[in-house]
Amino acid sequence: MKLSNKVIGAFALSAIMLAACGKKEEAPAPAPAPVAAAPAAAPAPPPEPEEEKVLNIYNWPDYIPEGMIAAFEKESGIKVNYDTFETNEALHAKLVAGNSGYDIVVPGTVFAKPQIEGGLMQPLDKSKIPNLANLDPAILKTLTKADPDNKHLVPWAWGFTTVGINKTKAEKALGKMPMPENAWDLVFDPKYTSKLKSCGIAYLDSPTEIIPVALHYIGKDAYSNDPADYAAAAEMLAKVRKDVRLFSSTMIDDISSGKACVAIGWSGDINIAAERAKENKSKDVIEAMLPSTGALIFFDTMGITKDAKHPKNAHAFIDFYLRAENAAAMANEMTYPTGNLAAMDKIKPEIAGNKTIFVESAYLEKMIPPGSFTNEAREAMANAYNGFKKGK
Ligand code: SPD
Repeated sequence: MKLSNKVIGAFALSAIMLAACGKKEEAPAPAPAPVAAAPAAAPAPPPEPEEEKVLNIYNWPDYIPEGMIAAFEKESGIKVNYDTFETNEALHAKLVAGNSGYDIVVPGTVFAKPQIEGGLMQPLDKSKIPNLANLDPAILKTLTKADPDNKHLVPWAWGFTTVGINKTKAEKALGKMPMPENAWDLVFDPKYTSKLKSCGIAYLDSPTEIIPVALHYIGKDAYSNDPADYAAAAEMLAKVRKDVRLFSSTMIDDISSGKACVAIGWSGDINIAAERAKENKSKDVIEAMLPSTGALIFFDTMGITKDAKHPKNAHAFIDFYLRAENAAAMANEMTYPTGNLAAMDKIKPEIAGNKTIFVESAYLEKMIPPGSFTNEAREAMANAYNGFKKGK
């Protein structure tokens, strides 16, 4: 049990009082010889300020199992306000503006790195997160690229950016043309996009999602910081612009409701779309593809904002989420792999065995790990992306 400073203070005070009350009546002792003063005890650390029972969380949509917030609220008595954002750019703009009001945020590492460097996140008090011991050391090591010494971030989930397809509709639209070996062709090669536009092509609406996959497709470093490379990516993208129906970060709905038959999206969301289509009694087959040239891995991470008003509650939630059963529930329901090693034996066999959720090591080797961008590179990338988007 950990005693609060207030309890420790009261405990010490009553011990002194007990000692004073217990003294027997004695003859006055001779005056003591002067002795060197005992070293002063180190001052007690200031008591932690009381926090209102509130926690404000900002996360991606479709990322938390149903009932998890309610379970935390019931157990802790902390009221959670839970909002969602659709792109890293939207979260980043809030953090840079300051006073976001959010205690916990869940950036991808590509953005978490500059956020840590820019002083927008506070270091975690690891003594308040005993369940850190559940985390996979290999994932923690990977996160040090964004967060040296793992001071600020814990993994929420990871996954990969890829091509999602409604195979049934896409094959119909392609007619006699067979599926390409490299699934990226479906969204970047005019030979395919000109046919698939009839059933709908959707792109994520974010420069830092689209430019990296475009760079990878044209054989450049997906995390290049060179604006000349963005110009080359934009040139390739311009050729398929007229075939892109939607720019959206809600691909679960886009794919499952039939607004798009091909999408650049995130692995777990595409798997959720497949489940949702089944629930809606659709017979269409929806799949997250494993492109032959690889897909882009991402890590989404939980951290506490620099100006969080409820850091104690934030630590309590982080520890709650890192319980093995909670991390497993996220993987089981949201179909994203967890970085929680202790959760692994609680993952349903159909999730653990799905190669588009927990990819096999042979494919993992083909995947592109996340990098990072300077502020200047992000600005140049946004310009290239906006030019492409406007240029229909
Ligand atoms: N439904 C949750 C989606 C989370 C996506 N995060 C992706 C970040 C990739 N850069």
